[in-house]
Amino acid sequence: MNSVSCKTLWVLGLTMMVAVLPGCMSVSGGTTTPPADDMVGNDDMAGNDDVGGSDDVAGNDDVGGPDDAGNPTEVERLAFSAEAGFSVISAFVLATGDFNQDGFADVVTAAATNPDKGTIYLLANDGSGAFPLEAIISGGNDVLDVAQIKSADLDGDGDLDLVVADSGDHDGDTVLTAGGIWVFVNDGGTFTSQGGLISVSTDRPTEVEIGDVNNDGTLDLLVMDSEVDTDQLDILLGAGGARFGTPSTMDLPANSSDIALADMDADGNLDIILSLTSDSSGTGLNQAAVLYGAGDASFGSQLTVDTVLAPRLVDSADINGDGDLDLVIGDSFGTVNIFLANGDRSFDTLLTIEDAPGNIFEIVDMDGDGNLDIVSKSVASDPPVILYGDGTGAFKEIQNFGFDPMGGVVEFDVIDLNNDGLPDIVTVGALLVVSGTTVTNTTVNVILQTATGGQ
Ligand SMILES: [Ca+2]
Ligand SMILES: [Ca+2]
Ligand SMILES: [Ca+2]
Ligand SMILES: [Ca+2]
Repeated sequence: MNSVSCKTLWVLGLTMMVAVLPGCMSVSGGTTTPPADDMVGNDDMAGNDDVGGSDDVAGNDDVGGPDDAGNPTEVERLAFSAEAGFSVISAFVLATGDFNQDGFADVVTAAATNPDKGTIYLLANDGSGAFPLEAIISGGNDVLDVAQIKSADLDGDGDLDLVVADSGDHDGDTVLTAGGIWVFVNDGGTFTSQGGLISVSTDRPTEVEIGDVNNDGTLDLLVMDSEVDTDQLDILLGAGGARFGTPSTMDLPANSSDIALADMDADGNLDIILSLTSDSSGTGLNQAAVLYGAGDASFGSQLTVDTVLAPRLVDSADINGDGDLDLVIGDSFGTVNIFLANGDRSFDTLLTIEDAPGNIFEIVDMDGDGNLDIVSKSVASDPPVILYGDGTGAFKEIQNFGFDPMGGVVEFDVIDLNNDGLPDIVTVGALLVVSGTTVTNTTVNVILQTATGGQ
């Protein structure tokens, strides 16, 4: 259900005593005569709007409130430091976590350009604002081109290990050296390759998801090439000790550009969430899909939902706090699509937030009010925004950063870096400087939240 059908249902509600429209504004009563506005507080439900309150469902927009289309009101709720850069390498990937177990969240990234392309670095956060750079895996020989880094405790010893998607070396479509997957085991801050390069069906893997898809208690890997739309992924079952079995290839229902793992139907089995970008004939699709896991690394039943525009990134979180994981899907054109789950493998409501750059996003409670918010950014030069959730599934307030701290950012994480309880932001690919065809000075940047939230 989109905002247009919400409005349609509201008009019906004027004469049909509709009490609550799922996902739309809750309404009550059955009057057919719109009341006059009171000029303060919330609007009436169908007349002319007042000034400054929340919008009604179907009348004219008020001033300063959310409009009828659901576009949120701009607020200035949180404050952030100017970004601080921490490296001289070009970096386009990151993973965050306390890799050296000193109590402060660190950053792992990799050099994207020569001479140290493929070198993986730990930026060891010391908690005082310094992130000294340490090469933990030297590149050039083994790891060729780091497309993604994920972390998890793969060998069960309590610290975070690394999984690296290495997209190899290509000259256009020509494969010079095939890529694959690397697993690096963390042993007290020393990272060691476990078994060398793991070949998968694509010679250019760019995305890894980590989860136990066969319920044997050992983490498994799902691998795909998300740079080109693909209709296949590889499943590598964990064999214990951070080792993995021979990849098995799984066909996807359509070409996809992103994958996420979550137990969407709460049956104890991880499910696959996919963005569906085109069918086998190349015709574009505006869809996302959930492939429900059977708990044995097979994914049988499939549910497809329609997005507003071509999806890009998919994720899940319980946006409205009812215990069911909801779908959050960003597209490349500035819309965040939210599908509220019913908890029975169905989604009855599509909420859309327009003008919210949805290329890349993180779902996190930024202001500490207990409601999940969305930090959203396009990979273009648009500034990032924070969409503040109200706990019902709606995002009626939006904050633009007062400056553009993330120009050119290709990936970011939200994590508390200085242990003050306020989520901070780590970005890679910022400070993009383009001179002619030369792109330089991309780096890792940290933006600290400096004002207390919790409103
Ligand atoms: Ca497993
Ligand atoms: Ca499931
Ligand atoms: Ca929910
Ligand atoms: Ca919040």
